[in-house]
Amino acid sequence: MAELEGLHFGKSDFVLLDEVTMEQFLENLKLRFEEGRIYTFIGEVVVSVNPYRQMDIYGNDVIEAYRGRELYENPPHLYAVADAAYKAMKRRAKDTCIVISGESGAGKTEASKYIMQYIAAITNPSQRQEVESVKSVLLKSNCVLEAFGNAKTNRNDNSSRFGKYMDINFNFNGDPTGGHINNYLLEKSRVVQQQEGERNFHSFYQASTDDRSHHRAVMSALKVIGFSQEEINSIYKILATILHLGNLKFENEAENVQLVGGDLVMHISELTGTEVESMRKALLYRTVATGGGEVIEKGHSEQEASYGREALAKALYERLFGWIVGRINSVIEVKNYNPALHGKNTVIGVLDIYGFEIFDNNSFEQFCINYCNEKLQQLFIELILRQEQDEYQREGITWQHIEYFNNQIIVDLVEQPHKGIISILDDACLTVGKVTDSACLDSMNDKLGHHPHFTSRKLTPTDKTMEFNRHFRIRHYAGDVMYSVEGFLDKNKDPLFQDFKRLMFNSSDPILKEMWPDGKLSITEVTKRPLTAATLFKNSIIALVDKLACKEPYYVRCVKPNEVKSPMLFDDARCQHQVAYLGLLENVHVRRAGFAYRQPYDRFLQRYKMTCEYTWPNHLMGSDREAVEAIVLQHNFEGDVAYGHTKLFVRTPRTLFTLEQERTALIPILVLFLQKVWRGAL
Ligand code: AOV
Ligand code: MG
Repeated sequence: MAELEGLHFGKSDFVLLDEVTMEQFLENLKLRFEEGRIYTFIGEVVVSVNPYRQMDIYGNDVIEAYRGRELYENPPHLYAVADAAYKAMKRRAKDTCIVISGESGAGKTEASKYIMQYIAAITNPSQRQEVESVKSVLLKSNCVLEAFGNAKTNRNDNSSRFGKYMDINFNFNGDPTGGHINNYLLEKSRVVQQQEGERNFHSFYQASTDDRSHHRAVMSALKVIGFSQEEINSIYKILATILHLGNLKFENEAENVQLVGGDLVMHISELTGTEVESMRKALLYRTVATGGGEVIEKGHSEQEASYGREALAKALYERLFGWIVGRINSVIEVKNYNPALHGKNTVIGVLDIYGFEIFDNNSFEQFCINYCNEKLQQLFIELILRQEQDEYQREGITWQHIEYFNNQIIVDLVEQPHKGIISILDDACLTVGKVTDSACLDSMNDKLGHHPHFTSRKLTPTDKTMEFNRHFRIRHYAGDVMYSVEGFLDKNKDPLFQDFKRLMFNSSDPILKEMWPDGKLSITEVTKRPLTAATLFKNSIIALVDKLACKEPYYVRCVKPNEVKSPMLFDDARCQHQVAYLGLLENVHVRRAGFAYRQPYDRFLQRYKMTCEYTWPNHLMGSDREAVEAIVLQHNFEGDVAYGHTKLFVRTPRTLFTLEQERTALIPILVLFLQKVWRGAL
């Protein structure tokens, strides 16, 4: 059981700091980290520092202590936020979401798992079988998705290489009835290439002895979710295919490229349920339609052949991953839900996405990941910093404006139509003929040279850190990242020879075939140019942000204490950097100057009028606002509130809590009273 917070554990809410300065903030964060207090509030936001050791704070006793309690009744914890999101959803029938952010290795994925465990533990007290099975699939899906979507990187041994947003649906009892997972851009290039010291996705190793226990866990999870033995076999056949493709070698013979050794192709065609000859042909030739409508076969160069093979391996994995997510969704999707019968179906969304990352070599994938983090930071600013301040102004509450860095300028740099980096990349990809990565960089230099968050070597020739003409640098909200432009165009265009698609569509393995519906088209039918990878990603992230913005948000802000995965080390400079860019100080300022709750006068009055003799059962004052003033005065809360044009603002949650308690205590008395009235006894 978590101990009660003592003074020597520092302040449990940064709002209580004597002075809101970086020094005091860090001192408090460090003190608490060293005392094993890894969570601290900023109002309803939880700041979490990765402990890099197993903590005894997630057991059932702790879950029980947080269940149904108010946020400030217990020490800060992920469970407190999870419970707040759950309560809001259940009491007020609100859709809520929990957004977990922080850089790579800061503890987002672990946090998301504890949150899901908490929600699973506190729901379905009557242990109904169908709800229990939904919960176990939701929990087991983590294990499968991590096996196929996570990998060891130089920042995190279990780094998420895809973004994940999971909606959990609840019925009117507050029990989970199903869910839906959205996955975002899997880093598929990892299948064919990893940076030094990194690994391929975990799934590729779980056939070897090292990872045997993991393998067993994944198998059992797949079975619990409901994957059939055939489906599991197909999954492992696809993994084996990808491994074999990696070993294929080509050599130039006379004019044409040839395969070295025939056995591998035989294995590959067996595993994929395709004919050896068709497989061989697809690896060495491509079919093209000429202008006159004629269809011809064109032999690959050695480079084209190995390029095609890599594109196939990446596509096989990406489609496999997408298929697994879809298969899980088909199991957990809410079935037979009738709102008329079952009441409103509400949702809690949990977002766990790849964190901001800087590697020695940053490519297209880092560009997308970091853009996504810019968008989430923008959402945080929008919801926590901007809207809050706008509302005080609108309501005429005296307010000292708090300055913060608005990263919209960087979001625009990346996504603005016609001008942004993605648009410039797309233009280059659409250009007929060969456009090179460096020509595309030139075009970025021309169009973005003046931008305060964009630099390239060409523009700053004296900058020794930038190599040749192959890099550009973005000044992100979380730090400067230098991107190597090499491969950007290819990864954005993401082409795959149609011959492979057709081959896979014609596989005798029905599961593999299902993953390649676009292979149905013949060469002459393929005309439409597909959207580029960056544009697809941009669209999906914009849709994600829209989805989050219409829910009541709860935030977990994760901080990585050091670069060496040590449970002992609190690296002041690294932590200071994160506290700064996450906007945590500004968050405290806004929160401290602000009000925890607000309610329109009429709603406040309706709810609490029974607690005041002047307002029950009806008030005789001129306006609702005056009636609310009477309630506030009778309870001596005047120091804790402010009166806006249309709403009452309440500074501390305790005030509302006291009113709630009083109301709850009064209800039985009122019911008795009303019963007597009805019976004519009064
Ligand atoms: P991330 O999700 O934020 O990074 P993880 O949640 O995978 O980071 O955390 C990285 C590692 O830190 C985990 O594998 C654990 O070893 C350790 N860790 C994190 N949180 C805890 C905790 N509460 N208790 C114990 N150990 C923890 V990334 O996915 O790379 O952006 O893309
Ligand atoms: Mg993660």
